[in-house]
Amino acid sequence: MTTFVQDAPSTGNPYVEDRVLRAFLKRVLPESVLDRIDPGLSRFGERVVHEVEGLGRMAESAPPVHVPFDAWGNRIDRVDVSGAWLDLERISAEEGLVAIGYERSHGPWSRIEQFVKLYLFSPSSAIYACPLAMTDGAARLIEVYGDVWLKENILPRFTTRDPSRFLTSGQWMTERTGGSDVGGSLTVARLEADGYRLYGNKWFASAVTAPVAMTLARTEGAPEGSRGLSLFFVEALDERGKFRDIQLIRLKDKTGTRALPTAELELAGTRGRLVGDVGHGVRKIATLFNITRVYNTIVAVSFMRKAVALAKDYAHRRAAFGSLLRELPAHLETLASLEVACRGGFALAFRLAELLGKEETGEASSGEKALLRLLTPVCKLFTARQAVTVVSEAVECIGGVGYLEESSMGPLLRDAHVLPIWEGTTNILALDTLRALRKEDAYGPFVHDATQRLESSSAPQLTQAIARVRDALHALDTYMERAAGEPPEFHQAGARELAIALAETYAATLLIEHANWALSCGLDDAAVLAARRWCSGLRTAWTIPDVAHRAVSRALGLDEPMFSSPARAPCP
Ligand code: MFK
Repeated sequence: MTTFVQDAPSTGNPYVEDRVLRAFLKRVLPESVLDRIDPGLSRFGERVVHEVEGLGRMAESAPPVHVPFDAWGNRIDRVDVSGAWLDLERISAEEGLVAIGYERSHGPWSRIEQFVKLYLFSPSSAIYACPLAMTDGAARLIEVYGDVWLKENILPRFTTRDPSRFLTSGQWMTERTGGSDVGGSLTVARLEADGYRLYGNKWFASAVTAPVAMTLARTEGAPEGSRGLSLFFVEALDERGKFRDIQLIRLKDKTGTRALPTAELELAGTRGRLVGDVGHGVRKIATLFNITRVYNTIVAVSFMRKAVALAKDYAHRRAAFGSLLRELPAHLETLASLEVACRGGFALAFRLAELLGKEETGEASSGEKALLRLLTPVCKLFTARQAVTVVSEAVECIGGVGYLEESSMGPLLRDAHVLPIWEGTTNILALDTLRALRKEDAYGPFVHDATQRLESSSAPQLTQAIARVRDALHALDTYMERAAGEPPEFHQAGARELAIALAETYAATLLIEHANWALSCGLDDAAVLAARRWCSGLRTAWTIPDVAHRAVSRALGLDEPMFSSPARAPCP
């Protein structure tokens, strides 16, 4: 019988061990803010290891159950979630995972403290980040559009640290007509004697045990499309936790996010409180989904960091071919590329957090506001795709055991796949990038911000990398000039590559800025190496989606004929 047993990979306090995170905080935060938050983050890192990690595993292994009827045949539609899921809610409140962003004790830096905590929490929390994202988005909606009642009675409960008062919110946006084309929503809002009542079907309602939700419905007689939709606040559950005029059709059997109850709901005269005026529901709810898209970005980079930390640790333990994995050149190349990817994604995610904090506290310039609007879809789409690739590669680094449910990699791999779908797919966000460029004129602020970062970085070790980024910026300029006279099909076909190029180029400028700082204070050598490697891989030219290119895509994508014979002749 073999006696060989391999050590399992493990990680310690995710705050203490994350050099990239700590260096970033040291560079960006005023010293007084860092001094105030550092002990709390170290403590929370311990709590993640010793408490959250175990609860996350328990919640994963005890998914929610829908109990449609009681023993006597009464429709009850109860959703039973695990005790671990409820504990994750309690911890979220105690730790202020939503509250910190609204207490604003550190002004614009509060969003950074909050998102660092989310980053530490989310990869171990069975995606409890999802209800937090929607609650945060709903809180911001109330700040921007809510009436006095919502501001006095609901907002304080979204943003409390008292678990007994903490309220989470759902966001019911997706209908059978589509998660992307929200303007086609069919739910109707009828003005009855006691106010608006909603009738319709919500096809993907996540965190369905949240007592309240934000949703869209069309008032009677309102025009078609997104402008005819209105935004409503719904008190979905009564004091006993029972649905009010809502039938739960079924819980979704999802590939991942297993602990999170996502349901199909039938709204059968559900009371809705109008948020803001009638109409323009999509424009309003964009305030919410721009917040959840920032969450998605932070969650993506947190998944990457955890998966890569485990893969790196394993390389020190696992022996094969007579040496540890860390000595194998091919494996080392993989680990290095994963590290570079993590650093690029991290830089984007926390720049977004920084901009959001500034905007919400009135400290953002008009250029920074436009940049935030542009970077929100860009960072979400880029990091979500990165997370799928990086987590998958990290699982491969661990091998067969990484593919087992028992290893913590399984849930990460499954959950990573929701990131490019939830809150807007990659293509929808690429189109939103075009919307931001068009409506906010955001390209000028983007170039200005990127160029400033390069100009403030003068370390000779970065000269070549900086030259490469300048080439990438030049290529972007060339594309934008060419695109200016082209029809919508050109813009749409090129949107995804454009958004990715914006993300890669902007991340390069952030990595260079960070590396320049690291050199100046003798910290984190890897910052310089990562910046150089990221920049060496930057694309400085890409596909031009002109008529010929689109014709080929049509032939390939739809199996349509393109050439006349003989190319079309059947194979002999
Ligand atoms: C983690 C657990 C997950 C569990 C499983 C979940 C599985 C997945 C379930 C899902 O279905 S997730 C899908 C969630 N859905 C979304 O995130 C929406 C995706 N679709 C979009 O974002 C579309 O781009 C959009 C609905 C906005 C398109 O709507 P329209 O009406 O065709 O676009 P239009 O007319 O350009 O925009 C309407 C208004 O909104 C405009 O303002 P005005 O009325 O002032 O002109 C836009 O400027 C504004 N707007 C749109 N996007 C915006 C925005 N404003 C600010 N920021 C944005 N991002």
